[in-house]
Amino acid sequence: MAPRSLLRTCPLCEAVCGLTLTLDDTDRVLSVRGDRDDPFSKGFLCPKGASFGKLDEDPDLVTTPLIRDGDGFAEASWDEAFDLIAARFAEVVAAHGSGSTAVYLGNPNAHTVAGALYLPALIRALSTRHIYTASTADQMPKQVAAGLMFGDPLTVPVPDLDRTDLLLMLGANPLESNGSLCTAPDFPGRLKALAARGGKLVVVDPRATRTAATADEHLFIRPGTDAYLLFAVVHTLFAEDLVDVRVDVAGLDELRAAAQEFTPEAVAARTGIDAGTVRRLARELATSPTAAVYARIGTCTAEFGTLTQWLVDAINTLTGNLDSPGGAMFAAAAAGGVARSKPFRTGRWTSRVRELPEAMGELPVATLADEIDTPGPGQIRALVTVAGNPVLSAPSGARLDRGLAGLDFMVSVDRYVNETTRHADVILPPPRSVQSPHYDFALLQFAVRNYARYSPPLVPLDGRPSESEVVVRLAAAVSGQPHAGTGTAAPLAMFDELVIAATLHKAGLSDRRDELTGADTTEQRLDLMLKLGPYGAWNGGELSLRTLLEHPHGIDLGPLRPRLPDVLRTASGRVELAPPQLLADVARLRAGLGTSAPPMVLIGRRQLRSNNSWMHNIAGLVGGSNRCTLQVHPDDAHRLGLGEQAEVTSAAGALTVPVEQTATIMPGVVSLPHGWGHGASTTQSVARANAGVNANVLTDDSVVDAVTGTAVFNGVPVTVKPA
Ligand SMILES: Nc1nc2c(c(=O)[nH]1)N[C@H]1C(S)=C(S)[C@@H](COP(=O)(O)OP(=O)(O)OC[C@H]3O[C@@H](n4cnc5c(=O)[nH]c(N)nc54)[C@H](O)[C@@H]3O)O[C@H]1N2
Ligand SMILES: Nc1nc2c(c(=O)[nH]1)N[C@H]1C(S)=C(S)[C@@H](COP(=O)(O)OP(=O)(O)OC[C@H]3O[C@@H](n4cnc5c(=O)[nH]c(N)nc54)[C@H](O)[C@@H]3O)O[C@H]1N2
Ligand code: SF4
Ligand SMILES: [Mo]
Repeated sequence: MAPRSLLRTCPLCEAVCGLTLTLDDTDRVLSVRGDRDDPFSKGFLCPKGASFGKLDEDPDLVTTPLIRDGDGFAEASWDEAFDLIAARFAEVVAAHGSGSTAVYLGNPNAHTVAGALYLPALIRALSTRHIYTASTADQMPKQVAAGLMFGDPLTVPVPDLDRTDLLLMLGANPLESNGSLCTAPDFPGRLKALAARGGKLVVVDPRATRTAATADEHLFIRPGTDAYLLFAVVHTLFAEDLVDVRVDVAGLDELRAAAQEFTPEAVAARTGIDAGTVRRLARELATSPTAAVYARIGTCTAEFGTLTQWLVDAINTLTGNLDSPGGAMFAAAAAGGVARSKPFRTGRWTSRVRELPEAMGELPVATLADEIDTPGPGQIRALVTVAGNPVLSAPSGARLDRGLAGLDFMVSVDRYVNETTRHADVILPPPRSVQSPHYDFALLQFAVRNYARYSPPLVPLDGRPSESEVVVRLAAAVSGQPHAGTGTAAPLAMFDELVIAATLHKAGLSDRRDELTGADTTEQRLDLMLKLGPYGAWNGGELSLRTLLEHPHGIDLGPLRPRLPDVLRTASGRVELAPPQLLADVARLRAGLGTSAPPMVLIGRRQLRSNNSWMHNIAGLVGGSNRCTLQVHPDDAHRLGLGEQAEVTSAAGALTVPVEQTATIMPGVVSLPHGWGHGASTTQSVARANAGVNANVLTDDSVVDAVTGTAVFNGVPVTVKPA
């Protein structure tokens, strides 16, 4: 058989690029190209996407279940693995109750069908409040701010990138990250197009990033102070009578009052941005024909993360740009729709040890180590991780590393033995990506253009269970249900039938079960979601699974369209500009006005050829610029007498790390990428040879964003000295 060309969406970041793969007759990936016929990504490909094949054939991947055997692992059959899990979970639950079990769900779950459709089964089966995810080390502030302002935490506005005249970007570096909570393949090309049509890009970042280098204006900001800057913009909009609200809002007067003392002068010392610049920025945002404010990870994982995310959309609203072309708009995802009937709430329960608030049913990962380490009823004894590496990605990683070692039982679903899964008693591997279906249930809700694309599995499973089946069988095993089914997929189909029946019943369409098409029940669920979605065949449109299968390059569903008030789920039916829970946190911000900044703070950064903690095992990606170095301004390096290595100390820990002097970083700020620190125990040979250090040894799990408990990775006080 000659090499064959197959299409698939790249699962490696939020940009959802279309890939054209060439496979040989042994199903090996021979080449990867960008799919030029994908209407959204139009052939764009980054170095990570180009490594899709190398990742797929990495000899260090786990390919069969592993069971702990002394200090190492032994290969096991799927039945042996699930039998052991069932027996050990039963013991833990019998001794300590289901409240002693926990789950941690990592970032790649946002990119898998198993993550989107089957983790709810696992969460329900565990019957515990110990639900932790990477969201509280990431975007939870944005989701909670959106939940409180619009009534639903998935109703997150994105900048209308292709039509805006002015983009104010804070704490994001899409030239390296390719964008986040703003699904936009070829972000670099879209920014070039902005410049070409005469638009303006302003970047606010403590580093002169690659994105900043392409911008019309770059403002250095002291880490962790974006909320001050944005409040001063809000203040100016009111003070200069520039407010032009074009949607139905509540809380305008309360917002004005809250902004009262955050004058551009009052915040200048805190942010490092002078009052004149703030006023000019406010005027430009108000008078530009269209404008959008967009803020990402640098501003989310910070002390005032949720306040910052709120102020972003407050400004979008005050300048008349919310829900308006060229402003900040809401995508209409083909397989989505706001299901919620009641307004969003947070803090419905709190964590056991530190009483941190629940949000979206989960507790902050910053308190996972507390819940493992602190004895008493509800202490975590057994843990499931799926696609995560919290030892490298959660704050106080070294403490978590010790905690995991002391658990009674741990199961991980992961491709690798890494710094976290090395503690597992059982590791269950997902199949190859080419064996998995792909649909971006989550990311297309945040797309800058409405679009849908489905990739069916390209290669048969060969007796391996799909990741969806692994998750559903795991759910059955941890809850004492029959978990057998290798190859038969019985528990999976049963779960799907329940979901399908419930969804049809809710829609009053119970008699139409037979009309759902698809090779299996997973595809039938997708068919149902598409048919009921905003373009769906059962909703006045034409879309169904069949349409997507007929258009393997994807379907363009047009530019973003205004969606208010339909998508609002607030009690008032309006956009809430001053949610009480956020106003309450303003006191904390106000108190910070009078304090002076720590002399040296740590921030993070992303690298183009990295993917959080897990692509350091691909030889072509590591090395060169992709190294774990501490970026230090030359003035600081000189003042501190730094040589090749520095010792960095925080309240949480200390590290010795290679110094990289660069004038692209502000004086008083140092930057260390996360995801490095590959210990001797990982079986990833390339990663081990390029180990780096774990930045999260320095981040402090006791410091969080008050509203969501989200970890603070940016603005961590540190001392730096020669090592
Ligand atoms: N200091 C600092 N810390 C940070 C951040 C920061 O900026 N600074 N960023 C935070 C952010 S934004 C995030 S999202 C988190 C990420 O935190 P995590 O999600 O905990 O960590 P990842 O490194 O993404 O780990 C992903 C794991 O999933 C596995 N994996 C990959 N694909 C699959 C798959 O298809 N199925 C399964 N089952 N497993 C798979 C990989 O092998 C890897 O072990 O880190 C956070 N931590
Ligand atoms: N190549 C690559 N791409 C990725 C990832 C990866 O690891 N590598 N990770 C993926 C994930 S999980 C995510 S969440 C996204 C994140 O995507 P982005 O949000 O674009 O993430 P970063 O590239 O880390 O950019 C964050 C920027 O914030 C700046 N910053 C730090 N502190 C502050 C502050 O206090 N204020 C302001 N204004 N800026 C600050 C940093 O200097 C940095 O330039 O990227 C995704 N894409
Ligand atoms: S930008 Fe993201 S989605 Fe596109 S090829 Fe690179 S890793 Fe894949
Ligand atoms: Mo993330």
